[in-house]
Amino acid sequence: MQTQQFEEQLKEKTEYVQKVIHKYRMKEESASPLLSEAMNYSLESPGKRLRPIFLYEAYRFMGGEDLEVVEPFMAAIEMIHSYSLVHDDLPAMDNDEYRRGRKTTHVVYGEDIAILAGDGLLNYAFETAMKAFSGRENNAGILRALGILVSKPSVEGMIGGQALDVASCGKELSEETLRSIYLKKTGALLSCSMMAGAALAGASEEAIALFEEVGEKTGLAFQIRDDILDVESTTRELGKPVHSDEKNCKTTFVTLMGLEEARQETERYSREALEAFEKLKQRSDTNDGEFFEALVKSLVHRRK
Ligand code: GRG
Repeated sequence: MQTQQFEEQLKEKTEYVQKVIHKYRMKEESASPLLSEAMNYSLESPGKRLRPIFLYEAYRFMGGEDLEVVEPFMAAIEMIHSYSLVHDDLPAMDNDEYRRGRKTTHVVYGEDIAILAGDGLLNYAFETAMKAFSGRENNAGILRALGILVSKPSVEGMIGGQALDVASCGKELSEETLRSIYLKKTGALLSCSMMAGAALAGASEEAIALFEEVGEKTGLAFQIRDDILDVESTTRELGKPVHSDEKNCKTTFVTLMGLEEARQETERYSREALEAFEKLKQRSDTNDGEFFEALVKSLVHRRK
């Protein structure tokens, strides 16, 4: 796919996701308007929306067509991602003041409300995903996708990865240990997006497992690129503080092997993600997956 065509499609899809998120955001006339406002502040701040886009693309790739089924899940995955960022930025974790070019939620609303906003987003994500059922209560695909949405961000996945990451602070880690932390901390939610999209479309367990592999490899490439950007980028470009890994005494792929080898690792995992996707392409006759592939490739050189 040509770069210009990819960029136009990415812009369109990102705008579509913003609309979906806006449609499903918290109603501010809730029991606590301040809490709802804090939840929406983080949910609607300008992120890349990669996880909902991957969820939507996997759904379409596997032949899904019902927007009323996929959209609640697109909003839900971004709510889970947003909660993880709100908590990750807290003083007890990375203690960051900027995210997506804006003040972090705890800086604007206070630490107490930020903790509750994160909790609220996680719970509201499941309430939102449940909206996919309306009138389709026996839908096996929706049930399977809900199971994925519950389990991948859990203690065995994203939260567990974050706990290992926090506990590793100041320690020298081996490449193998670091890879296993990245697979959980970052890979689990990317896999979750793709697997849930595929499950919603009624994909087989084999196809869902292949999407898990695509997501894990994409997650490794994505997180190693994050390590590189933390060293090479600027706060203005990234919208969040740079040199945060050094501040938090973290072992990263850059500290382990240097910038050049870390770049090669990013490329290697991206290539492996595309190889796993190729196996899915051989089974599918509904969609060519060209945009999906271009999106995975673009993450190797992303600037933010
Ligand atoms: C449960 C107390 C508690 C905390 C949970 C699970 C967790 C905290 C944090 C998740 C770990 C985490 C933040 C991993 C980093 C993944 C990553 C590089 C996120 C940034 O994703 P982008 O670049 O962000 O897609 P945008 O802003 O574009 O959406």
